[in-house]
Amino acid sequence: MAHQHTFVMVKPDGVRKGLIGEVISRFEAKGLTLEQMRMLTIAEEMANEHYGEHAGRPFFPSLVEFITSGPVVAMEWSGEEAVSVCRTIMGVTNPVEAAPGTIRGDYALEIGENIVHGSDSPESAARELGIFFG
Ligand code: DAT
Ligand code: MG
Repeated sequence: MAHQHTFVMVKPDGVRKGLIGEVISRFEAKGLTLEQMRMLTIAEEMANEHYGEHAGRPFFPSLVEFITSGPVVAMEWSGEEAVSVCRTIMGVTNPVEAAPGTIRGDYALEIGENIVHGSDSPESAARELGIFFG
């Protein structure tokens, strides 16, 4: 067990659906600590860097188009095992499979528009926090 920091983002669909407060409430209720937060519209260059691991995948162009399509809310959260705890609260990538009670399970139906992003490892968290808050 380790105290960790992780990067979480309300994606443009989450902002459009009015879910910023709902997303924040779930992480706060769990006992995680909000360390930093900023609202911004991601430029294409930043999107390419953030999602660099997916470059070349068939869905990459639509992923970049989507994540740059409107404002997002970028956040740093901390707490015990924060990386995996945040991923559990979010639910699995495909909302069709995400369990009820998770953010993606409760508020999304399409894999391309799944409300939130969360870092998948402490290394990804450090990289992504550097992109958005460095
Ligand atoms: P996660 O966001 O759960 O970490 P990921 O890193 O594998 O998932 O993918 C990043 C985002 O890309 C994901 O939130 C939604 C989109 N995506 C992933 N796989 C996809 C697919 N097969 N078709 C369309 N979009 C996809
Ligand atoms: Mg990912």
